[in-house]
Amino acid sequence: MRLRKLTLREIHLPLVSPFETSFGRTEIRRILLAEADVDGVSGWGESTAGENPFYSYETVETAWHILRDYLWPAARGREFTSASELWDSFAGVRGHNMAKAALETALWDAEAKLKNFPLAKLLGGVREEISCGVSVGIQPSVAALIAKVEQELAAGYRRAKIKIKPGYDLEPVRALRERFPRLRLMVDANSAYTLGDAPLLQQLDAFFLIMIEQPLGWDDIFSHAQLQRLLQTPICLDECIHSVEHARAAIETGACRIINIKLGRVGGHTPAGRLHDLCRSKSIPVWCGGMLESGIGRAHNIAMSTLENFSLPGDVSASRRYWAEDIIEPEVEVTPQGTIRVPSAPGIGYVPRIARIESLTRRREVLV
Ligand code: OSB
Ligand code: MG
Repeated sequence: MRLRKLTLREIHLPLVSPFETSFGRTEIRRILLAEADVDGVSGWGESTAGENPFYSYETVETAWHILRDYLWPAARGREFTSASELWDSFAGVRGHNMAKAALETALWDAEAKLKNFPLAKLLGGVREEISCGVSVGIQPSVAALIAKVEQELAAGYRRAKIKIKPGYDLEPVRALRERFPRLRLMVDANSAYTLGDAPLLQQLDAFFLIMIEQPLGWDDIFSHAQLQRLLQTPICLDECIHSVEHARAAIETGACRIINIKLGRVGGHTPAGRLHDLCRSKSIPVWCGGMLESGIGRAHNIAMSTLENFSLPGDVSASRRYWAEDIIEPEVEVTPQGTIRVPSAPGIGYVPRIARIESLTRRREVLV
């Protein structure tokens, strides 16, 4: 397979309702899509970089720059026998995993299409359907939060995660637990606390959360190891884990008992697979995180979630929770049992709607 052409597009897609976390509020997603021409077949990837450097240092602007000026020059015209070879050719560029993942996942989609194989199978996936949870942003009131969670449970979702921040933590968790005593519930702080908040975080142990995600600094594995010793609730790391090496450090120091894998944060399917394998060998369960993806990134998340050790429900949910109209056909749908059936068509298994994508495109660059 040879990479012949790369088309970068930035689309603007308004969320059906604003999504708020401890680091900010998003109303319209700016999404960088990568369309790779591989021997005449189009493979699609999505960068998941944000509008602002608040979740990580990457943004749509940095991802575009790194793709155009470094990653494409390293990959263009090269002959590959498998998409798994691309990741190592990016080794000279430090970090910028979301930029890398956009191109890397596009090549995987193209390879699967060329081989006439579903991407999930090419990755070694073992599931026909995946188990779905929802991530519920910070709500204007506890009553609004309860109503929202009620609605998601009625739709079939199998676990709820709520975003927390200082001043919006114990009260919403207590209220939810009272209303839904048996709910599989977890919280995500997106790095909003410090080790000094340990006494407050210890109070969360009373609510039998399945995990607390990324309470402390985005790059602070050591403090999480100290905090985990003080908590009964398992810590799950998100922002801290960018590589197999970070995961090894976190596992060996006891900084977490669960890891969330995001394709963008770790750089694509190849590094995600290695991280998955490491966690499996250490008996650390993983689940697939979400970044408010369009259908393209969502489809890649579904394929990755079919790997064996993705044993907890992920933040992969239906298109309609995010978009009035998605950019793929069909849209991602969730069954009343809270699962997504893995598509059996070649590649990501959903068809990009080119006319709709073009109409949403604000910027475009073709690299050859
Ligand atoms: O921390 O998991 C996170 C969205 C944007 C940035 C970070 C996170 C999130 C989510 C949303 O929790 C997950 C989803 O796509 O539904
Ligand atoms: Mg998170």
